[in-house]
Amino acid sequence: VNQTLAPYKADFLRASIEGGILKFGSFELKSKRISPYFFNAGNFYTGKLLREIGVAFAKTIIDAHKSGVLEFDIIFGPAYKGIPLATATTDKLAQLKPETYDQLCYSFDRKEAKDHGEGGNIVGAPLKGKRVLIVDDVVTAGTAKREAIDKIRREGGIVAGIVVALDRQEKLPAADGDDSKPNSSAIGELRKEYGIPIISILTLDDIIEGLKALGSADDVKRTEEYRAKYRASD
Ligand code: OMP
Repeated sequence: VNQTLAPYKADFLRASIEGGILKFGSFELKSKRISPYFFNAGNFYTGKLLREIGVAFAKTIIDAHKSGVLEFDIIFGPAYKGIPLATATTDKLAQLKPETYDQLCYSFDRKEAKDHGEGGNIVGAPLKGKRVLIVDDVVTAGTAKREAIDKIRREGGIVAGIVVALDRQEKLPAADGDDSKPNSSAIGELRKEYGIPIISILTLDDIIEGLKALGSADDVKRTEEYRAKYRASD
């Protein structure tokens, strides 16, 4: 936990706080847990913020590619919040590494199938037979990512991995409701279940580390308490 953040991670954390994407307070999650922090990727809506999130995703992917864990043909952004993330990431990858990514494609799904015109469920590059990298906002319990994986497979795509802006590193809710026991994380389960790499720009550990320099002592304390209660064992 106690290592300094890579510069692009620290830049991304600062941009997220300044842009009002990462907020501190009291928030109810999809899982019903009450969290002292919330990351809303829907708020990356200025040109500057879109550029910053595109750069952070692109650098995270380039790093993972260097260490040999990621090979892909298409960046896929699940509707709706994943859509601008996928286009910004594809654009930045092609700009930062044109020799590798000039021909990289992107696509996204429709929430409702279109039955006229060109029809179909996918906008952008067809997925059939292609290695598809999912780009999305946040993983807590992993439900949203399972839906995206299933959708890509139904279209004949091969899921190559998942990159998210934030891994909250939370343990899955216990079957008996007792969250005081250790449990594995959603990302850990997804990795085991699908055998794919799953990486993030930031983790909860990164946020706490960076917050010590950027945030209030009170926010650090409440976020550390939340981590002590809900952080997964893996
Ligand atoms: P899971 O499907 O449980 O992994 O939750 C991920 C989703 O929760 C995201 O796609 C968001 O809709 C939402 N979410 C956030 O956007 N930011 C957070 O900090 C926390 C959540 C959440 O509700 O857990």
